[in-house]
Amino acid sequence: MSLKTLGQFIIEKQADFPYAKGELSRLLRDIGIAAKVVNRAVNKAGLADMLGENGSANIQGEVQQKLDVFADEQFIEALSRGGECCYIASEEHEDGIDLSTLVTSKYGQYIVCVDPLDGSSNIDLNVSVGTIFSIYRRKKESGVIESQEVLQYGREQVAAGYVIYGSSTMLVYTTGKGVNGFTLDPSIGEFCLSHPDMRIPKQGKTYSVNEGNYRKFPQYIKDYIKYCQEEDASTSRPYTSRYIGSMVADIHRTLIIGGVFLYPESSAYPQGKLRLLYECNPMAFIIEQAGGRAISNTCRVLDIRPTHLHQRVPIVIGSADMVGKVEKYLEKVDILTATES
Ligand code: AHM
Ligand code: MG
Repeated sequence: MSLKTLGQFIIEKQADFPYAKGELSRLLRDIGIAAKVVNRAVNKAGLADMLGENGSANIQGEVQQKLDVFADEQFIEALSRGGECCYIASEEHEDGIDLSTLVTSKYGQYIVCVDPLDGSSNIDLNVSVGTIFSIYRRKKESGVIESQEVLQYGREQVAAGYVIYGSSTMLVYTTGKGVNGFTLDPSIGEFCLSHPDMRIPKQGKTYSVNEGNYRKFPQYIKDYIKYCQEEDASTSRPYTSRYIGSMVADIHRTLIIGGVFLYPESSAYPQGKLRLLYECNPMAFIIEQAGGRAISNTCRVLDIRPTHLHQRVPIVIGSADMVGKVEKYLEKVDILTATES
């Protein structure tokens, strides 16, 4: 069987990019290289003193794992060396990293938002974790990076993707022309095209939410969960519940077999838990490109105006019809509130 590597695929598709000078291709290639280094560390973590906490916390007050820190270093190093990226927003850093002062990155045209290792709580348990990335083109040609260049709408992303370090390692990405998935072939050390033109089914049979938070959810989410659990053969209910607690793994499953993933607002997380810039926006771009939907209350995720780097938003994402159903439950709340006031 003839293999097509990620590098070959990117070159083949370069003409599709709006600014086809090869920078975005090189940026994606650099991300692929960092992902391979992280993959190596994730695979042998138990043997290389790479498990456990790092003894530090990130800006959100979350305990950093050793692999969180390692992955962050790898992506920053790869993006700094490549010269195409002028600014990095990472989950692990309070402020963005301005590379435009480096001689090599002075003319870099791209801003990258990254969650270097998502699902950290699963690292020590040998459960899938991932990397999520989002790429924007900067608005000015050079000079100091301004906040409106970093805080662009999700709909302005030029590329987004994730890497899942699972039973096999995959890189899935979009540049706005569909979604393609590549599996790492460890024997040749290359990501090879395995899932061309990925499409999410319009309707699935799985709902994915941390039900331990049930009592803290708003009523419309509780109602939707009850709907998922009701018996109704004509709509294949009850649906199956699947929740890994690693967004990348939960979204990857949702993309492949369909379903809906919810991380809603709750009394514990009034704004939701997941971060707009490096978790929700890239996943929303990928899922929409595959034919699905992603909303945050009544707003399309990609239309949310970002206000700060680590902004959290509620999210409902997945098969178009299932997201539409959650929306119907939300509309009922809106109607009730309108008639009550
Ligand atoms: P992290 O970026 O600190 O790893 O947190 C994000 C993760 C997501 O991968 C996952 O969907 C979510 O947190 C799980 O949260 P919870 O344990 O509250 O269900
Ligand atoms: Mg994360």
